Amino acid sequence: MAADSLRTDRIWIDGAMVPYDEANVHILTHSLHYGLAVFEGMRCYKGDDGRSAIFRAKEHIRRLFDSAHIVEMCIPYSQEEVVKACADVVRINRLAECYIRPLAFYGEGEMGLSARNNKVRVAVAAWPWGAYLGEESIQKGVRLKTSSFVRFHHNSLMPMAKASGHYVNSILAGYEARRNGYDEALLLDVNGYVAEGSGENFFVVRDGMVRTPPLTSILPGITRDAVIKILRDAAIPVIEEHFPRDVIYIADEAFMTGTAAEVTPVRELDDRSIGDGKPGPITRKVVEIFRATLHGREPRYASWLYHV
Ligand code: PPE
Repeated sequence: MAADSLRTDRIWIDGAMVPYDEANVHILTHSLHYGLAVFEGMRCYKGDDGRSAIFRAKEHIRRLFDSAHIVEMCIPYSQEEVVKACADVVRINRLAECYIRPLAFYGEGEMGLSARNNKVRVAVAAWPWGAYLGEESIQKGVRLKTSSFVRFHHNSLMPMAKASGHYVNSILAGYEARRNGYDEALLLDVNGYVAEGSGENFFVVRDGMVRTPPLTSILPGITRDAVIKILRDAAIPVIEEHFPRDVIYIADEAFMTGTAAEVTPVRELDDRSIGDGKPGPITRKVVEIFRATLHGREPRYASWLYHV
């Protein structure tokens, strides 16, 4: 999961393009202490026509502003300005393909939980990022382990917000799974139903029917939304409903979706192979259409590409 290299020429901070080595913050940055920050992750791909495009940039930045609204943070830019900053960062660093990380956080000034006067700062960085769950993951599929960590309840933290502090839950689950030799964790919700991976949404297939958990204790993934649309357009039925883990044990296929993970097949959960342990036909079809979309080969999804 190591980044190829985070170093680029410039990072956008508070409206200015700053050299990489000067993109620093003070140790009393409020968000660093309490985890109250919101962020996004997007990917930019080089199309077959040679032009680079960010996948669903406007939707990601809309979710950034939704996340901020949920946690009562006011971002001092318009959504259009932040989308433009993302495109500018890709262009100025001459990155044909990359991962883009917008972040909004509270700066220094006051400390304490009741501080409300710290400036909201916004940054956008980008870097090349290869396969999230390993080079072989897309061909062979990954091995998951049900986590001992439960996905937080929506009255504790609100999963609709992509907030930095929420990721302590994901990181602990991911550490546990990888330490025990698995590729990724599968988190259940407080009622014991399947929620999502540490950084991916989850889909399961049986008898040609696709199921994915509803938006109660998961991040409303933009890849998840795209995949639901792709499935429905391909006349493959998909329903959003709660299901327990044993539905996955007896499934024909399973896969995970995310900006970083893209569409990654799942070949095993809790040491039980899923189907014949290889990426199945529906999974392969989704991978293929999704990949074609990202590189501009699917005219019907052309509006999902934001050219930089
Ligand atoms: N659930 C979680 C908890 C999550 O973090 C992500 C994205 C998703 C689902 C999928 O959402 P979307 O990217 O909109 O399809 N995880 C990001 C974090 C990766 C990281 O390690 O950092 C990502 O994929 O960019």
